[in-house]
This record gives sequence, C-alpha cells and structure tokens, in this order.
Amino acid sequence: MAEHSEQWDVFCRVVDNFGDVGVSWRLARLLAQEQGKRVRLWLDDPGVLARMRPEVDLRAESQSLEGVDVRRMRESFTRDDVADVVVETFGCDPPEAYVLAMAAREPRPRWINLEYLSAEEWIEGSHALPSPHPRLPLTKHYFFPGFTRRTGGLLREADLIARREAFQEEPGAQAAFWTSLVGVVPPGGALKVSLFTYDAAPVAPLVEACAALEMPVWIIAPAGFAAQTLEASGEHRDAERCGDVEAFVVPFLPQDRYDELLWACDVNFVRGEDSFVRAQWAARPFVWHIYPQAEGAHRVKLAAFLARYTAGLGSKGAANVVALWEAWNRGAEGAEDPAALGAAWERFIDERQALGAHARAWSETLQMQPELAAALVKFADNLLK
Ligand code: TRH
Repeated sequence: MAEHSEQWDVFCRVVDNFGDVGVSWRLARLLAQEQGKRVRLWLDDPGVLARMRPEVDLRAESQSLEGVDVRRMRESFTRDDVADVVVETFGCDPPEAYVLAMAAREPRPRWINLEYLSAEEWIEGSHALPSPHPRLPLTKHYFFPGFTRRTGGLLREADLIARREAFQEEPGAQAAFWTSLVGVVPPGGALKVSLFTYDAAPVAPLVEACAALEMPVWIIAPAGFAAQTLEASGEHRDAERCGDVEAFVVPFLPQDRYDELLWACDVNFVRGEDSFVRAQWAARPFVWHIYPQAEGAHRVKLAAFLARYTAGLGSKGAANVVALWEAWNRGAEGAEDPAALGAAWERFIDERQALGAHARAWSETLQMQPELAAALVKFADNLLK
C-alpha cells in the first residue's frame, strides 16, 4: 500500500449479533483492497469477527487481515493517531479521546457515520447531510446505504457476481461445496433451503410445510437459533426424517463461505442487514427476517422493502412473497399461524421459477447502482473540494 495513500479509520461497536462487524469488516476490506486506502478497523469485540474469520488471533491488539489493520478498540489516542477519514458505523461513537484528537488535528479529518440500511423513502433526503458537532470544530456527515441512486448503494466486491455466476453454472463446484459441507450431495430435484433467523422464528411449522411438499427438501442451518430449533425438535439428519425433509445443522461458516451456501440453495431465509444484502446478490428467492425493533418500527422498514422488491413482480407473485414474509416475521413475534405459513410457503414454492427469474433481475438492477465503498470514497473526496 503506497505510504502516501489516505489513512482511513473504521470504528465498530457490537450492539448484538454479527451484522455490525459483518458490515464493518466487509467495508474495511473493500476500502483496502479495491479503493487503495490504508485501513484500520477498530473493534470493541474482535471475537465476533473471529466467528466469521476463524484466522483472527484473539490475543493480538493488532493484526493484518487481507490488507486491513484490525485493531482492538482502546480509549487513549493523540492527534497523531487520527486518520484522514474517520468512519463511524451505525452511530457507534469513536472513543472520546479520539474525537478530541480529531478536533486538534490539522487538517481536521473527514468524519462520516455509516447508517443502517433501509428501503424507506426518507433515506434519500437524509443521505449525505452534515451535522456540526455541538461543542467541537468538527462536522459529521451521514451516509446511508440504500437501493436507489440517491443513496450510498450497497457493498459489493468487484468480482462477486462473476464468482457467483461461475459457481451457479458449475454443477461440479456445487457438488464439491455440498460434499465438503455435509459429506453428501443433494438428491436430484431436491429443494435446498438455508435458514438464518432470529429467535422464535416459526422453524418447526416451516419444516412441516416442507414435509407437505411432494419433493425432497434439504434444510441447512448454520449454528444459531434455527439450528437449535431443528436440533431440539430432533429433525436433525441422523435422528429422524420428517417426510422427505432432511435437516442439516452445520457450523457457523466463514463469511465468504456463507456466500456459497446462499448461492447453492434454492431459497434462503436471512435476517438483519448483511445476510439480507448477500441474499440479494445470490440472485435466489429469499425470505427476510427483519431485526425486530420496539413499537414494531421494523414493520415499516419491511413494508418499504417489500414494496420496492415486489414492484417488478405480477400481483400474484407479489402477493405470495408478501404473504410468506409476513407469516414468517409475524410467527417470530408470537402470532404463529402454521396454516397460513404452510399455505404461503406452498404458493411461494409453486412460483419459484418466476421468483428465481425476478431475483436475478433484481440483482442486475442493484448492480447498476453505486457500490457503497466506491461511493463513500467519492463522497469523502468531494468533502475536500
Ligand atoms: O447478525 P445479524 O442479525 O446482525 C444484526 C443486523 O446487522 C442488524 O441490522 C443490526 O441492527 C443488529 O445486528 C444489531 O444479521 P446480519 O446483518 O445478516 O449479519 C450476520 C453476519 O454473519 C453476516 O455478515 C453474514 C455472517 N455469517 C457468517 O459469516 N457465517 C454464517 O454461517 C452465517 C449464518 C452468517
């Protein structure tokens, strides 16, 4: 990395789960590998990154990973530590001492807050807005990911689509993937479903709904809530079979390998933010378990994305997607309705060819929009003008 290239600091504090780190790591890697920046990723809990990147050394205060300088968050900083550009993810607030050092640095660093992803309309009006610091001579800018040109776009590695296409067009690559993951390849015509959910997702009713389909079904759940439910209900591979359904509980996968699971499956159940976006790049039908928020604030977000995502679908297809997503999310909020979920799942699967074509078209539409890391660098450059 050229010594004179810009120094970027990316700060990430873990609220819960994996997404904060999943997104921050993906951004840091893109800034280093594709945007030529010197990048330090400051994490308050490197242990979460280690779940997605097993090679992370938990004892190290700092370590280099794919060109990123991964650092354990600390509290003491001087102005010489401050980067040219400071990215705070999800409003995580860099350490107080770092913010004071930013104010003392000449020239002042550019300070950008990477917000949570949402499909809501208001995002476009708030994207890139400045916010002067109440006390210090600093201005923070808000950068919103999104699904339209008037937002910051989505994270996407330059070779992602080409790698996905090669994998999805190569039966040998998929067979090798399955053999390495579960020791066997799926029977011909099997419907392959991946499960990554929050707590209380209606997994058992989904398994029953799969058993009602006249086809072999493979359910693959990386370690987590869905996996625990499958194991608890004994629908685990070597315990018993449920109709023509086989359920596989697999270890939590390295982040890039999780992409392959999404590419190899016919339908993906995902959650949060990063897996939600990766499911869209996988160009396969998917179901989103949105991160539940107080007062049901997440329902507005879910509806906003469904309106955008189903816009290109006929009314029947759109109704089927909405029905399944709502039955899945409502089920997790205690309003479990196995019959409604079963019926919605059956219709969704009947439509899967059309939904597959739609998923590809949606992925192509998103590819036409700005890639977030590139847009963020362009935005930071413009702040100098
Ligand atoms: O873990 P999440 O629920 O994260 C959430 C969301 O980000 C949410 O927006 C945020 O408010 C909340 O955290 C605090 O879901 P998400 O965003 O999909 O992140 C999961 C990460 O885990 C993603 O980077 C993919 C990765 N992953 C693996 O690396 N291996 C796996 O086996 C699986 C299932 C996921």
